[in-house]
Amino acid sequence: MTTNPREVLATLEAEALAAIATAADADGLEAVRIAFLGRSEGRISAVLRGLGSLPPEERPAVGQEANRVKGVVTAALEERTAALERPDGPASGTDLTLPGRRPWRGGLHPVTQAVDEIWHIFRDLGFARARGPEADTEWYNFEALNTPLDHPAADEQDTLYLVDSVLLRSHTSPVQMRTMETYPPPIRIIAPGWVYRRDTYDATHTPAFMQIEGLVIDEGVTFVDFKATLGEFARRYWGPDTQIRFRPSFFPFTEPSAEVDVKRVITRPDGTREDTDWLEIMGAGMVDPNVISNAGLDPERYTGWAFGMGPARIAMLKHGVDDLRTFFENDVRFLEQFVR
Ligand code: 2U9
Repeated sequence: MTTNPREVLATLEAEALAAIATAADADGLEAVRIAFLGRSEGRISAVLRGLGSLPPEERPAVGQEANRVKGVVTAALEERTAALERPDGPASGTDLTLPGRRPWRGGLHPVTQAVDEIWHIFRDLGFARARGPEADTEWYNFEALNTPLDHPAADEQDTLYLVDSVLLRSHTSPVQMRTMETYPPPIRIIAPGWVYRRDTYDATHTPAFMQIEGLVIDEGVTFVDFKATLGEFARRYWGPDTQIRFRPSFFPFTEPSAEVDVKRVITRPDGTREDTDWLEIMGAGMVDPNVISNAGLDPERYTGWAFGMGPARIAMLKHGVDDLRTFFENDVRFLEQFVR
């Protein structure tokens, strides 16, 4: 280690400035001040005190240098003290008036939002939620539902078979079938879930999609209960002025069957109101007596009604989306529009 006082001073200056720059708070700065400039222990003070032991011709120059270093270190301590006290911290130059950056927020998928809203309406009307397996048998998916295996829907062209007579359910109806077998009436259930069909992926079809079906079975359940409950659902989902219409249709598991349409009233930004066209929202019907007896219940005693709908289609209608595929391609720029 050098004893040349000028070299000692250069080292002390560098060490002191480094310690000041890294001091985290006022206590740290005070410790640096005492270590270098403290009257009794300070290392720079010691050089000044030792001037008298130097040869007389060196004293003025070393004294001058020691005072310069003391001045630099003192100024650095003051500057750093002031910086730590500023409200924006040592990183001065931050514009405190800038708006903050919002943290990125995720949300439920628009189809999940539709499933939840629909199911919650039925929950409020007294329905329970039911689940069942996504891989099921031909019996539960077709035959029990009055759909013979030579029906086009049961064709391998339309259904994804796993092994002999076991398939990926093509609707959630097997869930209702299993519920009817397991629990005694009255039954009021909603069965949301994934279903699978051998469809080509296009603007209105995906080979895996969400369905929500509902089933009511009890003594004395009539077409009036059926139409009134679906009307109540439509008004709660689309607004109190919504009208519904039943068009005759056919499904193997319901008789009579209907396609259900709604006509909504929309309010334009200028406050004027307009009826929409009729929009098809679901299929439905009175449960076929064969289906009731396939579940082990007496169709003379019990009647009921059922419906099925596609929440992705409902979400498309609600948000004005014209291509189903945009829901499933995980483009955050599209999906984040539905965060709420
Ligand atoms: C049981 C008895 C009856 C369920 C029903 C429909 C009509 C229907 C389609 C809507 C759009 C399927 O997702 S979609 O392609 N569904 O039209 N579903 S009646 O009827 C049942 C179900 C189970 C035991």
